[in-house]
Amino acid sequence: MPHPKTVENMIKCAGPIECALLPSLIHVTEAAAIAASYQMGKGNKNYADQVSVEAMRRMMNTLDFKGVIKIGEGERDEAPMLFIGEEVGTGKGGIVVDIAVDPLEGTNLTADGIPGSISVMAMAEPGGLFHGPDVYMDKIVVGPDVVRYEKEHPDEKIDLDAPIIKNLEIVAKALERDIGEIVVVILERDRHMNMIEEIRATGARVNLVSDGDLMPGVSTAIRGSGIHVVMGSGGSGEAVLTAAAIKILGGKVLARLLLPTVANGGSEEEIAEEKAEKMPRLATMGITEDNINDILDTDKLVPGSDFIFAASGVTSGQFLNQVNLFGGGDARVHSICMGSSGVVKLTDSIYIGDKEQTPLRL
Ligand code: VTB
Ligand code: MG
Ligand code: MG
Repeated sequence: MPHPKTVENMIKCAGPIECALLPSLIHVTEAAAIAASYQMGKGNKNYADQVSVEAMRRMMNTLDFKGVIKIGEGERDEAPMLFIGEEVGTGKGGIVVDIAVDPLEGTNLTADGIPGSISVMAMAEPGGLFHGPDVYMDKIVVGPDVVRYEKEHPDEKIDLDAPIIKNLEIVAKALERDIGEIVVVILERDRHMNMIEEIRATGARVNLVSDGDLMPGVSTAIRGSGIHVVMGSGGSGEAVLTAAAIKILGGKVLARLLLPTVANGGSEEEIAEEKAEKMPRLATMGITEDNINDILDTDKLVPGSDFIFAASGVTSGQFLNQVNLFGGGDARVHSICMGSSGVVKLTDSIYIGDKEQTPLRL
């Protein structure tokens, strides 16, 4: 029997945010996931996104905290809700947070009814989440076995600029298997075609995804998920959300800001236009042409110490099932929610609409 003091030590909050808000966080992602799930397969990704944004916002505004959206749906003039800078929560209770949201990550996946879409968010103390304009980040995501291996072999470290073979050799050694047994997830995009060929040339197995590389990133830190590395560029907000989960689970993210026009081979004019639009905001965060290419590690992406993360499945995924809807307004939704003290809750929530019409079933 563990000593009671040990147990108390184990079950403790990282701070007031985890203590007060962790239990409510899945209500927010689950509201968004259930709303989106009614739009599954209906071919309208924008509407699916809209209903999840609205549900998330309504639910957040019932909770006692004072929050500011730092990573959200876009700037005020483009996004009507959950825009960057929007204040959410009742403002009561004395808890102040910065928030990253992606109410429907993988809108195409929901609209097409195919696996991998989620509702996801993170909260941290002010300044606890890296935030900038909505650009891409190039990244590599690995699990805790690799972090442990790096500690034991200080000369062998994952590096965003190293040849892919070098990084995959480290991952393979850390996991005590051959490169041919490693699975790398990467978004299927034209900009990744060379990278995909390079990964294939190492002998590693490749899992191309049409959208949604956030949960695959989280999965690198979960043994048995069958995913060992995520590579390539995707949304910067998604990278920060991935890093929040990874920091709790002990894995590692290395990332670098990347302008979409640069990544996608835009013309000089398009690149200049994007720079003119986005560099001023980056400058307010101390990011300039001189340091924009610096590598951001997990702690730079998520400097916070009291933070929480939650994701709920919309369509089925690695370990989150799709939302099931029953008669009478019942819904069943799978979530993962985590706090920075090192708590992980995998939940299977059933919201009973009409208890006589649809009694609880296992
Ligand atoms: C990634 C991926 C997302 O967008 O962020 C990707 O994780 C990047 O955008 O699920 P592009 O489509 O421009 O490559 C998503 O696929 C959708 O938000
Ligand atoms: Mg979104
Ligand atoms: Mg997204």
